[in-house]
Amino acid sequence: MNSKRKRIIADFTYNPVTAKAHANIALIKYWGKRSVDLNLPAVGSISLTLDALQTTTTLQFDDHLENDILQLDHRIVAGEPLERVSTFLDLAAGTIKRPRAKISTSNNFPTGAGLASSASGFAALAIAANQGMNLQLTDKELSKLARQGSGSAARSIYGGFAEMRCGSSLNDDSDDFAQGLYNDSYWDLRLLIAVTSANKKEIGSTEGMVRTAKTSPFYRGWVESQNEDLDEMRRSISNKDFEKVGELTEHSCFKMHGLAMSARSPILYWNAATTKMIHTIWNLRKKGIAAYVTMDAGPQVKVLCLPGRAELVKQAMLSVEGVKQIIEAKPGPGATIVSDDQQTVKNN
Ligand code: 2P0
Repeated sequence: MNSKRKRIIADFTYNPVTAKAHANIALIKYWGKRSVDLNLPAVGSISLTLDALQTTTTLQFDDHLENDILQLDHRIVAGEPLERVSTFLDLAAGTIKRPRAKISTSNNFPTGAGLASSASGFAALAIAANQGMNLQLTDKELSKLARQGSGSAARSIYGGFAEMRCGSSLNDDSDDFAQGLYNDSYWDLRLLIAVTSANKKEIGSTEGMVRTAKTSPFYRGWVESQNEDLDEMRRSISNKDFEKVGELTEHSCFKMHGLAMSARSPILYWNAATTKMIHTIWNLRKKGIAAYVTMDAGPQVKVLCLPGRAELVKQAMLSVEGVKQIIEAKPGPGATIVSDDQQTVKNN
């Protein structure tokens, strides 16, 4: 793997190891890569981990298996998702040949529809691999490992507010890691998620980012203006300035989507309900209710508000045509192991 960490012991746990991680929502968005091969981001990002969107992953090494097996939301899947998971476990094992594995993972929310399932998925897998292979990684190293599965996954290692830092080298990831800013008890906020479609997105994030970087005339401006947004967001979170956090969250979101729309061919992740929801929230704001929208690589709309306004905002969101479900989230915890019976077998 690219990261400079050293493997300490080559012990594999043959008993199942289960990890949990929560998805996160980027308040300052990541979009674009300096290196696709190493999955190095072109910009830093700041996120909030969410309690309501959870992935549970069980990793079990088994020498009797012919191949790795991936079970996703109770169905065996092959092809690209399995390859991605197998490659990730190989990366985690480094130069050591690892046993084959069964990976069972389930989300309590729709997979691949812009609800950050790859973030919670690879964060959970990184934590499980760390335990299952006895890697003894620090949080920083875990975030680097998770990043190699999916850029946003680095942030889900942490609870509450996290920042993904962006290095400058094209072939080295020593400065590309996430760190926790404030834990999940720092600030009681609500993020209401309007699910407007449970379908898998048509343009994956990586494809969207690559196309945008290659073809948008605004890409340079996006990269160059990111540090200012990150600085302002860090300051606003530390001041608990909700209006400023909300305003910056919307700004980063629309800047990212405007950028993606300016790619050739254009990338538009929204549907009719997405735009209706944006106007509904902006109308609430005109009436003095502080609520702010953000969208990711999908048509779902996430609305940030204070706890005292959550019920009112939720009712307004439910009135939008095309909304299938509202998920109410609070700041959530970092990724953890939830079970492991500690029997390890020496790998020779
Ligand atoms: C983010 N997104 O900061 C941005 C905002 C979507 C929009 O990170 O290619 O699955 O695996 O590194 O992390 C979603 O993309 O991308 C994402 P890869 P990832 O949350």
